[in-house]
Amino acid sequence: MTDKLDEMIETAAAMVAPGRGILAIDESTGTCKKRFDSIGVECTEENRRDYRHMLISAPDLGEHISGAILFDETLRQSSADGVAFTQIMQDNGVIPGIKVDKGAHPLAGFDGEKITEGLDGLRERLNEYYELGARFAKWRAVITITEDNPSQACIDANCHALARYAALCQEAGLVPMVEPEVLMDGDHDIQTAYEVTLLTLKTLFDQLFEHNVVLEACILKSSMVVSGADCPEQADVDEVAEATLDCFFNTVPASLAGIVFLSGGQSEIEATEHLDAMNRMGDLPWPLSFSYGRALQASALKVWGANPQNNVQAAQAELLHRARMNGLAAMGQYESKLEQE
Ligand code: 5MM
Repeated sequence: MTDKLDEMIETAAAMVAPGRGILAIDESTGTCKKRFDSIGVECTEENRRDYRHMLISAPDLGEHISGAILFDETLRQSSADGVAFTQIMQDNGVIPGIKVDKGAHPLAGFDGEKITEGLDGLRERLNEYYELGARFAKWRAVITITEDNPSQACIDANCHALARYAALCQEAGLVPMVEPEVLMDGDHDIQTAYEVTLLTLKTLFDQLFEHNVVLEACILKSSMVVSGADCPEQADVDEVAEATLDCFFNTVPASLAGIVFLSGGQSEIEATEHLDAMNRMGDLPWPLSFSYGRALQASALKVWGANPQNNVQAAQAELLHRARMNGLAAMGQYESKLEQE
């Protein structure tokens, strides 16, 4: 595994290089339909291809975007004039990544909780994805907070699956991006989000250790510790940054290659401000960057949807702007006045 391990360690470092982060465009077809419904565009394979081609071919995307997570369909697609998406990404300095989970499904015996599936046949799929050009792979687990949940069983089952997937990724030469998302849905306060995230991360790193996952070749994709979306008292930017970092200091080994965040329903600006605040809070043992889906795409999607034929450059400009803002935030150098430039 030495050659493969060296390559994975190099890839993981490149994914979180200073001022760069990940673009998450791995929406499954159902999620993509929701996004397209919001802009009045039909969710056909051709439209999904055109939209994602617009994103990955944005000029100099690689300046602030180190990699992009694709859905299975997208990894196999080519532009209308026949250039493979993986080639376009490589030419643009963007590492191809792939979502390999098969989605979150009801956890039997636990009302309202979910378990992510997709381990059956994963070894074979990962080998094929490597051949197709992917160099990292993502798996998302979902933890829901309610009065009674999450249960320990839900956290254990999801972290066990994450560790098994991560070990299989490293066997195939792909950097695992492990994503335990603690949802911000609900009216819980930030303290509850902190306790659930702490327990989840503790369980996750115990499982990664038990499954011999090499942390230097592994990336954590985490939710931030925020107040529930319906909580009457919303924590401010510094409280979110402090609670999130405190949680990581108590659970995440320093040997991990890096941490990137999901946006989880935060606005574009909130996601940037939170990341920036954390990176301003002093020396951290790991690079701290972004892997946003909605918080990188929202404005671009809206502009593109208004006129998919004519607004390609304008939509790309929106994406490149957010990528730059978040690239600065990943170095603690973001300033709100830059939003006007
Ligand atoms: C882009 O959305 C990803 C795939 O979601 P589905 O499997 O539900 O279609 C999702 O995993 C995403 O990568 C993360 O949740 C981060 O995206 P956000 O929008 O939360 O930053």
